[in-house]
Amino acid sequence: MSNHNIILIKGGKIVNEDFSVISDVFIEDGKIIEIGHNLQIPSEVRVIDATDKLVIPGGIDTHTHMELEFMGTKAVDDFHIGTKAALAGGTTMILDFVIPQRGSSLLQAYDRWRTTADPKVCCDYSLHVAVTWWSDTVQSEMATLAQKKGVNSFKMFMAYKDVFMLRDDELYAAFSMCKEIGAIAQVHAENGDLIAEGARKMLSLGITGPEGHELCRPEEVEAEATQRAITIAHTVNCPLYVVHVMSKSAAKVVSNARRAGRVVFGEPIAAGLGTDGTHYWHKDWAHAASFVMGPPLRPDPSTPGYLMDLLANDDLSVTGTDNCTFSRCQKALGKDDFTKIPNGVNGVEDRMSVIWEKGVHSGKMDENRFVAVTSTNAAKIFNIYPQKGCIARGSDADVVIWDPRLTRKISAETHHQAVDYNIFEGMECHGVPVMTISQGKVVYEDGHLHVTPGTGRFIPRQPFPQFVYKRIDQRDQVGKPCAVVRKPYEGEVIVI
Ligand code: URQ
Ligand code: ZN
Ligand code: ZN
Repeated sequence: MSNHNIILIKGGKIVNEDFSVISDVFIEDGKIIEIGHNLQIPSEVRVIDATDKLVIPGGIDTHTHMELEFMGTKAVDDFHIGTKAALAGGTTMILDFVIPQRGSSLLQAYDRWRTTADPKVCCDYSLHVAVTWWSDTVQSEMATLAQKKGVNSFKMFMAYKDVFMLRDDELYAAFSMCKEIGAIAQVHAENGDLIAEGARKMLSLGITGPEGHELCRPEEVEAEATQRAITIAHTVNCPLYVVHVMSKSAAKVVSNARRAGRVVFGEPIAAGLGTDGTHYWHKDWAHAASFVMGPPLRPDPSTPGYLMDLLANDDLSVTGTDNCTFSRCQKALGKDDFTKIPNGVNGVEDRMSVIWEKGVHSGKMDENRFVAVTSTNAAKIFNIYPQKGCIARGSDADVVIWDPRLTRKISAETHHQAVDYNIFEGMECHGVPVMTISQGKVVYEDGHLHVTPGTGRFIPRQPFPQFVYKRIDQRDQVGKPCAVVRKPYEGEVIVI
């Protein structure tokens, strides 16, 4: 009788970010115990034949909003269904966001999110915390979250005026605090003032449909805020992480900053890598509205390929999905006014296949870079490597058996998500997870899920990730400005 806590994956090609090797993997009690050939294994082991398949680290989705209450309604994919769908797609960890209402306690919001998520998650997860307002209390709560609650990433919104948006002086203060406590500052980089003016202008022109959502906040509104955030972060020598990079313009800003030596990471998402904003001009309102998210997908059809090129060459670093799903009837809250369409799209189940199809199958990146951008870089940036993000002795047994030759057709008819549409509808993807192992247990195989809500763990993340802070710390030592020593001026001074 095989003991399902003891697994031997035989004959597969292990693919880490830095090397690939055909070798066996021995898993026991949720950990990777040994890698090699002719391993000494207990007799009751379950043997999984991975011949001709890849054995990759479970995907880490850096950006989700399960069951987020937003724009008058609540995202339909919750922490149970959303993490189930993640596992079916080869993602074994999500990083979601605590988003406190303006003026409320970050700590209390964090506790609410934990209370909601812990009993429901089917895979490991962690939480970024949004800073949606600024005060001495916010500042001290950030320190508590970093030192006692395992939060090392804080998201500041430059959009959503009067709701979540911070001014530049508040960004400066928040970034300074992130630096002090060893956290990474994340930004939603769009100019919220220009969006508000742009929306008013589109509505006054009688443009109420989803096309107005993109027209009111074109690429340069995203690129300007991206540059501004990079400038503010550099001023305080704080590491910066730009979430959902959606346009060529913003991607160029991130790329230029990285080439200038800035410590900044860009996160394109599955939606921006797999589809585009031409859908906002679709004649069917519901179809067009289903793509509404912020920043918008871009109507320039060369955007997905451009973002994938930069992701392949490390100008962009890591991928998430911004999975924040609202079904058609919820999107219809904005049927007469695009500013009322709940913002958000799907992605958590399809990210890995979309990136394999558009990135690896296309020849833009190899299998090792695929692992880096879907798992390892996230683990390094958020300081949970090598526990997560690699197939190595002692790492968590979050492992996916991946078939690069198999294809699957993405559809809302067959996806495991709760939302009733899929922005990748009909897309044929090479690269399919044939088995997902989470915490050393087979949770997905032969198209069937074997999950238990609440088995996922909250993964705390310590501050000062070395992958991010080594250069920051060194610049603090050598980069200090100092005054010029000079004799005092003794000449005439005008009297006024
Ligand atoms: O802005 C975000 O990241 C949240 C509110 C999800 N919605 C979205 O359109 N991106
Ligand atoms: Zn955002
Ligand atoms: Zn988001």
